[in-house]
Amino acid sequence: MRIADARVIVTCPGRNFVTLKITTDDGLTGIGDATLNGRELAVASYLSDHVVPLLLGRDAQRIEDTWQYLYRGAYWRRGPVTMTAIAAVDTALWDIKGKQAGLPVHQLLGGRSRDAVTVYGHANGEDVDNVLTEVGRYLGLGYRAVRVQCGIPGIETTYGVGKDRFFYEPADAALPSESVWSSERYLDHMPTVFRRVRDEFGPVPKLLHDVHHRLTPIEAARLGASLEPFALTWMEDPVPAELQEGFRLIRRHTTTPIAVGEVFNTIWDCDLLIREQLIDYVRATVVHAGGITHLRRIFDLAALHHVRSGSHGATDLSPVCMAAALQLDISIPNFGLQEYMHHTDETDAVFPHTYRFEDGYLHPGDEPGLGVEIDEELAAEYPYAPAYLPTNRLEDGTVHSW
Ligand code: KDG
Ligand code: MG
Repeated sequence: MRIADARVIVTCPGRNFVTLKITTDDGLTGIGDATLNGRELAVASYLSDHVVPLLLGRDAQRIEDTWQYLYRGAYWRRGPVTMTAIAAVDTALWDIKGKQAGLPVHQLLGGRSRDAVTVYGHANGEDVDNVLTEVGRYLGLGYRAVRVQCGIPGIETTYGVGKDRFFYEPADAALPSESVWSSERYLDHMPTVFRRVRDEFGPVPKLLHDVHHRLTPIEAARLGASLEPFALTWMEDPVPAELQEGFRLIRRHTTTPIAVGEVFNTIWDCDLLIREQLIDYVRATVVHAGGITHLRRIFDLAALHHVRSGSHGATDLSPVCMAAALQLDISIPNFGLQEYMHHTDETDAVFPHTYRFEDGYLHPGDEPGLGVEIDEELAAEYPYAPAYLPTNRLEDGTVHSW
């Protein structure tokens, strides 16, 4: 079974998505997400200019060999653009293999290890009262796990606190907008937020919080320690994670569990974090970490060291990525949690899928392949629109992490 055609489809049904569609000489098709928020066209070009010509005529059944060929064969290894492009090819080939076998991809990965995938949603509010309303709403919808983000007194806008209550879209401007950050104000405020959430909703709901890489290790240690009474399921991205050793310092000072990895693109970004048990959840994703083939390798290493999965699932990861993530989530032994933010109706219409939310869980469905398709005619109605994530500065004007 040879690859007869491979095409990149860029569409913007409310936000930009890049999708690779591979067709085989016997008419099977597979799709893979290739969306890299704010850098979409770099991956689109990497695929169409440098990868598609290598795919034509290749055996579509050789997933591992194709992965190695694109990773090692390029000479230039790793990096978000390269690994997102490889992920798209890998995901599309797993989709094809499932369709060829007449099985959902999770059956090819060893079958179900659980009945359904526990997901968490995002409760955002400009102040604590709004946060309480939103947490209550998510629990009312059946969610068992909720990420809690709150505006900070004295800070005008805070990345991660969405303006829309349900459809969170941080890439909001044709050129990056800027906001101002103060770790002092933030560290002072967060314990109050979580105290009020626990007072209102009790000890059972799983509560999470995303720091968005904004602290130093010792500040993150202080935050983790101050939140211990509220038993968070995780504190996410406490510091920029290029320095894996930096997590040793956080770990020495707090028992608040740590999740990290949404910007990781290979196993080398987290091997020390995992081997030294410096984290509890690894948040790497199918689309940015080399596809199902490579992410499974990361999760297998994690399983050896008591680290569980907690994959990124924001709306800039398309329904194609979500469908692929669920195939892994349902099959691996060390699944932890899956992030799930609803896509808009326009996005869902462009990417019809079989996965469904019920009672706090996502169910991947049993369609052969990934269980997601792209409506190309509809996709063509939504042309690419430049959109960037905001940047952050300290009060004195220094560029800061988000
Ligand atoms: O593209 C970046 C967003 O997906 C990211 O900022 C969202 O941090 C995020 C999360 O945890 O969903
Ligand atoms: Mg995050």
